[in-house]
Amino acid sequence: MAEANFVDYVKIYCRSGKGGRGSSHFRREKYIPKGGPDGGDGGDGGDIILRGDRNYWTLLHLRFQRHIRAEHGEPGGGQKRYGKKGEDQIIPVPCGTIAYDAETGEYICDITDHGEEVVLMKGGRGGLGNTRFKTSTNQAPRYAQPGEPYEERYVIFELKLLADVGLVGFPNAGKSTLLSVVSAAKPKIANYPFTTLVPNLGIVNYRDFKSFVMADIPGIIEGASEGKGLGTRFLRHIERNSLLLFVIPADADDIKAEYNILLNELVQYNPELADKKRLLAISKTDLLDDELQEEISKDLPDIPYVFISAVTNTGLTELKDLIWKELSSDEIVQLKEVKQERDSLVHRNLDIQSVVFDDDEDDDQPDEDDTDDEENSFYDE
Ligand SMILES: Nc1nc2c(ncn2[C@@H]2O[C@H](COP(=O)(O)OP(=O)(O)OP(=O)(O)O)[C@@H](O)[C@H]2O)c(=O)[nH]1
Ligand SMILES: [Mg+2]
Repeated sequence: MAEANFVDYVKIYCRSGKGGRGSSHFRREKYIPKGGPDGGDGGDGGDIILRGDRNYWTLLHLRFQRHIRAEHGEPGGGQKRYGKKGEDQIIPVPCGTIAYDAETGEYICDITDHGEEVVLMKGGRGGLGNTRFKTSTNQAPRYAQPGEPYEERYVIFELKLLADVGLVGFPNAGKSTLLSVVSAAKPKIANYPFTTLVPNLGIVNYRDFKSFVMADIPGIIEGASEGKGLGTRFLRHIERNSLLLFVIPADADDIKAEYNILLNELVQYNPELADKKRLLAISKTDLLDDELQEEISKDLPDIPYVFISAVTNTGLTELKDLIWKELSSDEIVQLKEVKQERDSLVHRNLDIQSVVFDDDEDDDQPDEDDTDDEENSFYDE
């Protein structure tokens, strides 16, 4: 996937449909004087619905979508005719998408499963026609309800990839190479920093038909939390991973020091990342002899570690065993529980975007004429 096509943050004006007004109408037929009220109810306005869809893995299809509006309900008519219900707008999003109110930062909802649907905004209910207000004392009500209004707000959609294991390391550490040898993913690999510019996901098969998802994100450098290198904006994609796998090359000057720098950058971005289970893969061990390897082992961070080499395929089974053991442990917050885990309602990092839009921000206002409903364009891209 081309790098420019990775979009994990969009802001869209969303509006549900308003309810159609009820009709105040009286039956008028020849030879039937005082026909009585026959105004029908207005139709409900359409909802804005989010639907998890595994055919999408970024928010690219929403990239140019400035407004999404559901249809208004139609007004009721005479002869007890109901107004037509306004059509819903269903927005397909990749699993792992979170919706926030753009102004307050308030958390709205979270889509984690394929097919999962959440009503983001309810359409206004249609008003009741005057037929409904006929009583024994008021045989000819001239009153009908207006439809309920629509809801509108600017919504931020943010994708946080759902992976079990996230790779953390300096540029050139061998993260993408590792992903490429344990999964079918084909990330770009090269001997220079910042080869990886957007996250890559791979499915790692493990023993008897078990599998887990590994996320390779761009390398992090010292000062990333102050914007150095690619900054920390891609760290959102490891926020929901159960496990963090630090990848540090065996020929690093000081593995422990590098580990501490990485950990510090993570914590600067989000202190909660420190609570995640951590493992260490010391990569490129083909560059070392056994003696040096032993020397290195004497001074390593106090977390479970494995020596690996993607060139000689050393340590890969051991690494997978270790990952699987940790993933199956009770301490791990499984992705299934992500929803319950969502206690803080206000989002921290509203400003962080992985894709900076070059569009004119003034164009952000909803159109004056918001009565006609725009075409749903995500499907025909
Ligand atoms: N000798 C040796 N070289 C390796 C090994 N793994 C990766 N490399 C080399 O290290 C270089 C960087 O590998 P990448 O996988 O692109 O590193 P990365 O961590 O994804 O780097 P960024 O995407 O820039 O963050 C490449 O030239 C790889 O061929 C290994 O096990 N042994
Ligand atoms: Mg890479």
